[in-house]
Amino acid sequence: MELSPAASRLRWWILIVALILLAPAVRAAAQSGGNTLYLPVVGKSQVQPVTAVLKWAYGGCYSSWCETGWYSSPAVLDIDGDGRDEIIASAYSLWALNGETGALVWRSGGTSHRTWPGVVVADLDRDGTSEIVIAQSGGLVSAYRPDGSLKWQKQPSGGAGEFRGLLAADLDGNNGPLEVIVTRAYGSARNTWVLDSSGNTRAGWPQLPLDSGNANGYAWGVKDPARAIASFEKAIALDPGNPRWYFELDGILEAAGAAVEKRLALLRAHAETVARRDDAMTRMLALLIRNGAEDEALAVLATRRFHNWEGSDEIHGVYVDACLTRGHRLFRAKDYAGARAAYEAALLYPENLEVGRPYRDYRAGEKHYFIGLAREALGDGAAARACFEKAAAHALEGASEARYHQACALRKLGRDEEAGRIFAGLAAHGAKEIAGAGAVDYFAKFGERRSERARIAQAHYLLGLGYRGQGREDEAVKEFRAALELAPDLLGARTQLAP
Ligand SMILES: [Ca+2]
Ligand SMILES: [Ca+2]
Ligand SMILES: [Ca+2]
Repeated sequence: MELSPAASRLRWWILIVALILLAPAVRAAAQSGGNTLYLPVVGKSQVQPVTAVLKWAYGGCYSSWCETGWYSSPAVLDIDGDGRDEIIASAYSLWALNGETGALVWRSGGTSHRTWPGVVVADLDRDGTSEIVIAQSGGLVSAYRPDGSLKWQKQPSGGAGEFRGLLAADLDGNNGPLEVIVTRAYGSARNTWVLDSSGNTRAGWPQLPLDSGNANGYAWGVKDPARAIASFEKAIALDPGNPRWYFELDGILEAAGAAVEKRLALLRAHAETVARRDDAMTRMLALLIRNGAEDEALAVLATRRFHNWEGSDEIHGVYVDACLTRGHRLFRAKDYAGARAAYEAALLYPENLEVGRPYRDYRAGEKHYFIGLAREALGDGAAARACFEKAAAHALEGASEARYHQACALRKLGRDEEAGRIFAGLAAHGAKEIAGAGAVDYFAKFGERRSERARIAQAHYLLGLGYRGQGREDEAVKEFRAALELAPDLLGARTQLAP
């Protein structure tokens, strides 16, 4: 709100008078403790404003770049005993800076592990000299001396996960050496360690073993589906008209690998309530598609307005799944014109879904490949070829379902060698993940890490796609079945196994 100049002046004078009246009391209170109390006064015109002045910046940067900083706060320590504090900071490497100029005093450690928790300065072993402690990704905990040399470095978690919490304290209250507590971001109840002042993991830690069935506690990414399902079933019994319960419960049933028939039956039994929430309805549509009722899903998708508050494209993904699934069914029934129409509908962005056409559609290749198949079956070879060209042209990397369809399109174009390389890559990637050799990037999907079950299911699916591309049919079918054992709602695997 803008105050008129008169009102603004009046407000200012009230403040001045209040300060004059309060000043003796404040001074008396401050002086009684033997200290002088200074009150900062910030004003618009009468008093010079207190302004932060930048002294230096980019400390610890290289000549042409800086390490990316995360959440780690710096610390101060007089590393050389000259009475002036240095700044100790870490992004990936650890550095000490001259507090006056920002000039680099020393740099230690490498640039492969990022530092999330703040730098801790404490005299861990109580020998009169402070240690500098940092905790990082790669499960690293390191203690440095004030001169930047490494005192010890440990991986209490065996290197898995990223440490995001760090504290030094006399945890056992023995008035002796300090203990170091680290916590990691990882989908496991095993996430807290206590180290002694030399970095050795203290006996009795971590206190929540992975195989305890979470009986001892909970942690980020750790769920106890049986208990959660029981709680939601109770909530539904008490308050069956709340659509939220169905949305939440279905998410837990999905994580628990429940059968899609059972999940759909629950939502169908409360369809009117489910229809009151877009997110619950979205789950029901996904289940309809997986239960052979994609036409029913498409009927809802054609008429219902989805309010996309969060800007998510999830509902459009469900729409594409429904279109493609209908196309596949019609194609199998040799209704190629119907299949083509269904596949082409997948290219649309219906207005009632409130999802805008993205700059880049990652599933466009898949859609064009299927349109090409339908047009080929309809006898229009040239048009089919144009579709396969489009499907093959997408720049894709890594192992994914989209990559498989790209390879299928390449093969249609006679580019067998390129296709073969992709199929082999998919198989190799899937096999490696299944063998547990694949490094999991827990941070790329921060906050939404998929369960281990879903991850392995995806690996079996990709291995199956690789085999199918290579014409190894029996092995492919075996992998798709293995994928569905783990994740019964994995649509791609269901599609691949459709008769
Ligand atoms: Ca100093
Ligand atoms: Ca020390
Ligand atoms: Ca202690």
